[in-house]
Amino acid sequence: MLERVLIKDLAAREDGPVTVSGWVEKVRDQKFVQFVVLRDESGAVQLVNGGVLREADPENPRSDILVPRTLTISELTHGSFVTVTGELQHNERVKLGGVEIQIDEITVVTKALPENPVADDSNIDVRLDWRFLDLRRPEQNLVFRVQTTFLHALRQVWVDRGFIEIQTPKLMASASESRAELFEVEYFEGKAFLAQSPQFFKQMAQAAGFGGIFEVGPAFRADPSFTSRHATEFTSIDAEMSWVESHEDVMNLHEELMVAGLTAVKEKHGEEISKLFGVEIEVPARPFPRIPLAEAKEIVKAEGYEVPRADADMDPEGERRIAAHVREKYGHDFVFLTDYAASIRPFYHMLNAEDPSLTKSYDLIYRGTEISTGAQREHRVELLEEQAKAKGMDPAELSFYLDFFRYGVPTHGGFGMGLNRVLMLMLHQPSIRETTYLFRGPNRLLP
Ligand code: AMO
Repeated sequence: MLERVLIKDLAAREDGPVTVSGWVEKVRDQKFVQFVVLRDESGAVQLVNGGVLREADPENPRSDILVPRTLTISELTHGSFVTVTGELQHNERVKLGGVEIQIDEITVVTKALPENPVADDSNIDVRLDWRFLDLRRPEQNLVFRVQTTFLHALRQVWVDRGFIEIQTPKLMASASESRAELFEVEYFEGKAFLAQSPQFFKQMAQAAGFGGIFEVGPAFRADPSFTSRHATEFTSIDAEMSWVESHEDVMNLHEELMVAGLTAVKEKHGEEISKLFGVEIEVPARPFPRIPLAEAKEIVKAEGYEVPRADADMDPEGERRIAAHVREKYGHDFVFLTDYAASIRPFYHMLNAEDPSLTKSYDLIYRGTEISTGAQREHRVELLEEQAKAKGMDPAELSFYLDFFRYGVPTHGGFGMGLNRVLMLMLHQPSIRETTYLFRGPNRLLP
């Protein structure tokens, strides 16, 4: 490995010789002194020029850095990757971290083209076209460090509870959610479908006796919309567990996971998030408020907004309004909306024995947007078959799935949650395009 010091560790080092590597973020070529801001994956530092600048001989690319040619600071184009050796000096007057490096030698590893195709004020489409450059921005880098911490904390909860991690196939013979929003792909002589969710296979793990399982993986939806919260491919966080008595048990696990994830993010990145995004991460109190959907609609109606169709799900405006109500009444960013009507839920949700027009299910709303759907599942095959038929589904096409329930299966339930949406809401971002490594939408398949 190249011997280099991460920029974030410079402040804690004593003055003296040091090597750092990164890309050139800014060059200020003044008459007598020249400054370069160098950034690596951990931070930025100011370099002050006094020494020799070299790059590999462009005439002879194989010469590597051993046959250097000297160049001037102003030739250091924005974005070039360089290695710098110099003298580290602590200097309180340097705003950027209180240290600077007096350059002895710069080696240009790869030079960037002089014109940068993205600027700070470029629109989101230009930024996504040049996503690898966009991701160099500290805010973007932070999004994915937050994502790593969040997922790690969730995994820790699952692992501590003995859950098994699974990877389910994304090529399927049937739809997993509904016929709508289904991608069809050629599959040799026939056709296949891209998985809309791991729903069937996570339930299969219950029949297989796995108990608790989880998966973090891609899900595909042929959704033509261009909203800030829809993608055609997103990362789905899924969990499923056996021996639940109701969707309450699933909500309890879900709360535990959200609290663990947000606690870890706050502890590890809270200060940086506050600095870069102006956002204070709030760890939610348990239990999260729970409101039956019908009641939630009444609440927003009483406050002046009527959700368009009485038999439908909350619309985005309704979600925002109920979230504002919950924020005001309970001081909480999360709310579980429960007891959805069977008419607007998938066939595999368990019906409420007291009122079969309702399901034992919930949506989790975070800062006014749905991030998740969860439910207890119907595990009695006769009922399941009946419910599928009632939704116009062909039991023959579902026979592989229905078989899971013919050989003994425990009661079970689980949820699916969109990772990119969670991050968007957590970091107050305007769109999941900002919190998806590479966004996929109806008119975006590149890069
Ligand atoms: P559902 O279809 O509600 O439920 O999806 C669960 C969560 O996935 C996210 N999501 C999306 N994110 C970005 N773009 C999309 N097009 C998109 N569609 C969905 C949302 C949503 O809340 N199998 C069930 C879950 C379960 O019951 O376990 C399911 O897929 O955050």
